[in-house]
Amino acid sequence: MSKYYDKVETISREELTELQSKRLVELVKRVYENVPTYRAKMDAVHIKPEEIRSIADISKLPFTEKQDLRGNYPFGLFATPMKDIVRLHASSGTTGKLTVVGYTKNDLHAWSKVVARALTAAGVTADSIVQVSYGYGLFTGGLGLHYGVEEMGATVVPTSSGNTQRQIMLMKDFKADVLCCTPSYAIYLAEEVKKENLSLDELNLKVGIFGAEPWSEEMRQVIEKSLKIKAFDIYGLSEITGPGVACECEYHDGSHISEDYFYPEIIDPVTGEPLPYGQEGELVFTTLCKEGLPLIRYRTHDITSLNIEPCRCGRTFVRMNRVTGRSDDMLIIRGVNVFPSQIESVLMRNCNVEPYYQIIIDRVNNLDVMEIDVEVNDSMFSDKVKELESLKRALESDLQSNLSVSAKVKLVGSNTLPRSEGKAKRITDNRKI
Ligand code: DLL
Repeated sequence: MSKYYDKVETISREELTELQSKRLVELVKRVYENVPTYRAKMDAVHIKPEEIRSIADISKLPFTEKQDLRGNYPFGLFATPMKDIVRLHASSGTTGKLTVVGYTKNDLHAWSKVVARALTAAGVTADSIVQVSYGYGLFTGGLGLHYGVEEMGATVVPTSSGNTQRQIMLMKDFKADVLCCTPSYAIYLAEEVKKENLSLDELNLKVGIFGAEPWSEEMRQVIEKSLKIKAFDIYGLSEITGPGVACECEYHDGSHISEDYFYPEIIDPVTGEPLPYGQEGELVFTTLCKEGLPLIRYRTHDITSLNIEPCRCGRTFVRMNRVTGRSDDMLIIRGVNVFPSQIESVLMRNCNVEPYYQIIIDRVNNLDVMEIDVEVNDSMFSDKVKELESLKRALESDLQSNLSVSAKVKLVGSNTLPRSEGKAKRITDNRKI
């Protein structure tokens, strides 16, 4: 069994640049001819398709924002007639309309291929039984993973999310060795397995493929230990295709981006200037092959950096480091930028803390106040008031030194905070700003 799904994953950087250049030139011509919004955007900056001759010219092109998709709701940015669109997905944001995405048959095939690459990189083989516990429906997680599993010839168990007891029963009876879901659902599943007094040896799980929300290295360790598996990060977003835009290999040192399909750039989120490899900024993608909804320089608002160093696995595709947060999810507390992932890292480093927390921000007398509710093991609550007090103080002091801003910690008993079956919601910002 090959450790790569596709030969292209190991081509030389020179060949890759040539392929990307050829695809970009065709893409720009196609969108200019078929998508009025892109024609208008390019005309506005006086760029003609003929001026884009190689991938090096990409920074001459204007960005695409989520607002462009919303403003053209539902199908205004599609570059093919509706008769060629065979599937629609949509993602809901916190505000406004849904973002709708459409796929041609070729788009779906390309998507299945990149997911098959991701699964292969995580060690999935044609003999694997893969339980897909991402939600099926308009969300791209369920169906995205589903067709990738079929593409590579493994067996898919399409449980979707929720109904946790039944998930666990099926996982045990069907002997699934691979689990795909959000990291927060993986934690919840592990907790339920424990509650049912099932031993992990009764399950056959070996690998988890987790994504759709930011998660920290510390959270990986918690999941690996509580489910006795190897956990892999998978990244993606509906606008670009869905899960599988990037995935980790066995070295767990960043996720390889399928660069033959999705051209990544890192930009300064404020000025929009491209940043060199290694520097942290906002991730931007150009879909080099998409037919239904091609996007040029789409601003993801995800904050990360790219690593061009050759990887020991032999893949030549650039690696993106973990997403540390979204530029629009960044909390500004008393003027200090705080990413929820930093808070998670601090909390998870403490072994008395359970992997459930909520961040609540208020404004009291014109001052931002951050409270972090975190679950601790019930045994801590028995008769150890002093220990509880010292844990609280330790967490507050760790948070202060890591975030440079103070937070009030409230320790709560187990099973008191909400559990998540999909993307976890951990922030309540009560400031009216
Ligand atoms: O979440 C696609 C997906 C499904 C990815 C299943 C992985 C697994 P959207 O609902 O459009 O698509 O949300 C995309 O989720 O811009 C990131 O902010 C976040 N995100 C996705 N994967 C990761 C990850 C799917 N591995 C948005 N780490 C993206 C951190 C992630 N954030």
